[in-house]
Amino acid sequence: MFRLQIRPSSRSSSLRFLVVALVLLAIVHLYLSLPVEAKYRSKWSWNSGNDDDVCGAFSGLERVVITVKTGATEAPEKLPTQLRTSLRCAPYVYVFSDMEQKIGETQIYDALDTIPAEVKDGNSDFDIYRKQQELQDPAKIVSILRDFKDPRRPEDLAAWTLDKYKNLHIVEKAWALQPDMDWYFHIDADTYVIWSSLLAWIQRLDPSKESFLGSLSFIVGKPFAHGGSGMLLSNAATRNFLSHNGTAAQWDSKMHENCCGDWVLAQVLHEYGIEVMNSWPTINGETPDTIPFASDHWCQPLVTMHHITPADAERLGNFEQRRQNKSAPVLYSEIFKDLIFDTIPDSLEDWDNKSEDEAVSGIGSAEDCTEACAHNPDCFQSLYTGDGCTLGTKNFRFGEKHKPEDGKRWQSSWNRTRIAAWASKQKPCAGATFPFQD
Ligand SMILES: *[C@@H]1O[C@H](CO)[C@@H](O)[C@H](O)[C@H]1NC(C)=O
Ligand SMILES: *[C@@H]1O[C@H](CO)[C@@H](O)[C@H](O)[C@H]1NC(C)=O
Ligand SMILES: *[C@@H]1O[C@H](CO)[C@@H](O)[C@H](O)[C@H]1NC(C)=O
Ligand SMILES: CC(=O)N[C@H]1CO[C@H](CO)[C@@H](O)[C@@H]1O
Repeated sequence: MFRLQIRPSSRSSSLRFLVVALVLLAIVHLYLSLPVEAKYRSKWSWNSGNDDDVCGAFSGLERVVITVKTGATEAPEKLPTQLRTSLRCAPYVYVFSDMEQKIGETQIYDALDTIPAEVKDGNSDFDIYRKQQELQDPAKIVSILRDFKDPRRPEDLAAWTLDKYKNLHIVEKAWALQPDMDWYFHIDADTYVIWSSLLAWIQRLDPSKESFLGSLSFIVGKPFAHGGSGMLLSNAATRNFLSHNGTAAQWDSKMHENCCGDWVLAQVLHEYGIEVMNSWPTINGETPDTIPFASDHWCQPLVTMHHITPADAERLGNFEQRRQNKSAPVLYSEIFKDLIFDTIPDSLEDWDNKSEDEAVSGIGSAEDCTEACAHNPDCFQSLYTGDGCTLGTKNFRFGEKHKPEDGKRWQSSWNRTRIAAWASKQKPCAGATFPFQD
């Protein structure tokens, strides 16, 4: 411990102190008034201090733009943690929402600001948009509109229905804000990107090829890349999209009858000659707790996770910070060994462990279900739902909370010994192989 001491007897030294303090103040003021990108840029080049060491381990950061798609009813809760954890080393992050606002130092753009009145007026999809503009106050918007339902489909949140109008505009706006970058990675506010993995991947991809990488899904038989898992568009693919003038504007009036923004983006890219390149499981829609671990993905690199709560993001941020080699890509096996295994207990009440491989008949209690698992040498875990017993024999995972239903409680159990034995029997992974790498 040391203390700053100013001797009152010496006037000249306190004057000198004042001058030094003023100069420091001016420097801090200058720094705070710099644009965000400039701060980050200087941060890597200083490459000192604790936080900077994490980001200093990475190279290639300057090649990728991240867009985060969010809404005013969720942004204040999710965004600050995402920026502080997953995206802490990302120099170019642009957040697009359904209302312009500032959260902390971060400027949030309204992705819908160019949609013409003809599309918005009399369109119930925009009821929540109008209410947000009336309320203005971010805290009130969250508390009043968080559970606001789509007037046409009461089972859906209004914020979710409005969300589909953003995707195409985000592609155009991101380019306008930060043109001609190598990669544009479009994610949601509950997506977690593992930086080391993303950077290792893009170093093995060619941005001058028209690439659209994501997790393949289908709606009405047509392929698309699932938005929440993350959609990676190359420079060339984005350039192609932009070369068709005003794509987003053309689609504004057609969005009402379409289900989803990520699906429409894929249809547009298909029309422009670009198909989804399925990059699952590296681009992944599960949380760390719901990932099924098995030999098929054990050595695969992992770039994204989805449905990440702020608590999950903190946990993943700490995991990344603890890693010995912070620039190495993260493999599924590392997530299991260093993040998940220690959190798995022997058994847990009101829990769905997603055991679903084998149903065992004639079981009347959770204890008997656990016993059935013990007798099956392939069984990693079991689930008793009050109605029946199922075993997990093909993979293992932690799962998620499950409230009692009709007085029935879900009870999960795991055989940690077997899981650990299985994990230690796997051959060590020999480096990461990424989807479509050159
Ligand atoms: C797009 O706009 C630019 C500039 O206004 C024009 O030169 C170009 O021909 C347009 N392209 C298409 C496909 O309409
Ligand atoms: C860390 O990982 C990177 C990327 O896989 C590798 O090139 C480097 O050699 C590793 N460093 C150490 C100290 O193991
Ligand atoms: C777990 O598996 C081991 C090895 O097959 C077995 O000996 C043990 O009884 C099992 N434990 C439980 C709690 O089922
Ligand atoms: C999500 C999931 O796969 N849950 C499964 C857990 O196990 C019960 C047991 O019967 C299945 O019904 C669920 O589908």
